[in-house]
Amino acid sequence: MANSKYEYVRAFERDEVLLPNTWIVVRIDGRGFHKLSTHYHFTKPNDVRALNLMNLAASHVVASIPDITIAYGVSDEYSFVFHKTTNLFERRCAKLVTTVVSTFTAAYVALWPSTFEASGGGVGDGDGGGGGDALSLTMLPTFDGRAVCYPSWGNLRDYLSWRQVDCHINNLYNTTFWALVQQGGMSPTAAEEHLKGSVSSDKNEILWSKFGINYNDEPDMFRKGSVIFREYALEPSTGPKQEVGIEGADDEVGIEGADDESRGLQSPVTKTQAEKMKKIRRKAKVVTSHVDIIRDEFWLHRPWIRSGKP
Ligand code: DGT
Ligand code: MG
Ligand code: MG
Ligand code: MG
Ligand code: MG
Repeated sequence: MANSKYEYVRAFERDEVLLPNTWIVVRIDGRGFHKLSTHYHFTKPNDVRALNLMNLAASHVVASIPDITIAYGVSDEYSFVFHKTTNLFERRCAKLVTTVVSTFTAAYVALWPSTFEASGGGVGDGDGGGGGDALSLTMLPTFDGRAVCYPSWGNLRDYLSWRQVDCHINNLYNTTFWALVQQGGMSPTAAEEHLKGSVSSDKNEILWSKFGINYNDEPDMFRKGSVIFREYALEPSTGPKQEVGIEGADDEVGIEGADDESRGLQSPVTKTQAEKMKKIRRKAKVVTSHVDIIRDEFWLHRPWIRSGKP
């Protein structure tokens, strides 16, 4: 393309390039979902359809971006982790964040009808009629996004643990709060007052003694959130493949991760290798599960999440 006299304006563009050799987390969060969940009559405190829709949209993001190694979601947020060796969009922050946010939002909106209408309705369009299941143009779901770089595997594990602990604390509170309101007939203000200063064991006790609810029997998706990753045919619990899993774990998954820090800035992966791995990742099964990611077990059985291989 020929240069025009206007071409110089390009010089005003600035790219923020994220630090090399760091784990990039792009976290998206629903904008004004307090209002949106009321508008569409989401079930309180957890709407299974809304959570499933978040998971479907996130799964689509993970499947379409092979550089994402794991994702974790709770409520109206999702964190997508790019492997530290990624060179997607030359690690330009704006490109990474906007691509994740728009891919997620497009999927969320596209999958809305099947997710909500398959359940037999119940989602109103906010007009008070209760009949419409369609997304209304007055209240379209939108998401914001940000990127944060974590320099070590330990920092990344702590980030993910932080989100999962948050999920647990909020869900225990919300479950108790809404039990007091919905089943206990308390006003929201009275329930809030009742729970002021309470610790976890107090809430567990309220749930059990007043409502016969054993918090541990609540669905895993509510208590632990959702984890999305690629699952390969490793069988870490029995047979000869166990060796592979554990060996890999020893090499790659220790929390201290000395190799993490000692690895140079140069990506150890050649371009051909990277292409090959991308292909394998594209073919891999993307799974969603609701498991503990704070303890080591999850990571020990899935060394590829950390190693990026394949
Ligand atoms: P923001 O993120 O600053 O734009 O504002 P919000 O309103 O999205 O606030 P946020 O993200 O801190 O909290 C998430 C809201 O979404 C919270 O008010 C509860 C609501 N929400 C998320 N999942 C569910 C659900 O499954 N059921 C119901 N009823 N509400 C939900
Ligand atoms: Mg927010
Ligand atoms: Mg939000
Ligand atoms: Mg949120
Ligand atoms: Mg273009």
